[in-house]
Amino acid sequence: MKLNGSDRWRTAAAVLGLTAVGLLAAGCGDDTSADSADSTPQASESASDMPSDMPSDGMDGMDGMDGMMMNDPNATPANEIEGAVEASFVLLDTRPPGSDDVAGTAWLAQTDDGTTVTITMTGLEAGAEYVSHLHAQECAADNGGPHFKFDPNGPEMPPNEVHLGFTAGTDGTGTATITNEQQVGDAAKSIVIHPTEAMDNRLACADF
Ligand SMILES: [Cu+2]
Repeated sequence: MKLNGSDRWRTAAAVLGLTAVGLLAAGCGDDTSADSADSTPQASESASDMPSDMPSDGMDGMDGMDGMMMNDPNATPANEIEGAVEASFVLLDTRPPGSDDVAGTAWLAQTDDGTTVTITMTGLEAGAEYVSHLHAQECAADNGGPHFKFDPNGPEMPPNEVHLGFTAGTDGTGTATITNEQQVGDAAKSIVIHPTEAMDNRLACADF
């Protein structure tokens, strides 16, 4: 989705209304995740307050408001973009029980249009929701450390961070692609995947 300057800020303002996204992000690096599941109804109310002139281009194909900034099925996957960096997920010791078979690959591509990230995973819990973020440290350093942010003093949500989200299929696989109009450069060191219901249980990490 390409946006001009004013559209970009309208989109950012709308995202600020997505309470659930912020709470999910907050749960990533600390111990506040227990509240995230309770916020879904609030997110729906906030979404109804979105300005009517929100750009609809690129949003129609997405699966609901929760997925608006987390998965863009219309985007070209990063692995189809020349120069993409590929990274393999490794299991983290913070993973929840029963996830020893989780594996996957992430790709990060940067072009003049910004950044595209794609992940594809196997061995997940069928029907479970997952969220993934670019992180600021390598996997060996505190399991990826804090989220990568474009503006270190900005909000813990897209577009200031790069988040992906998806629901695993009945076969335990899942994939997601997201774009951001800014280039992350070399500041995003890794990508971490978490179960949405247990954000502190960092499942796996991949170093770019
Ligand atoms: Cu994360």
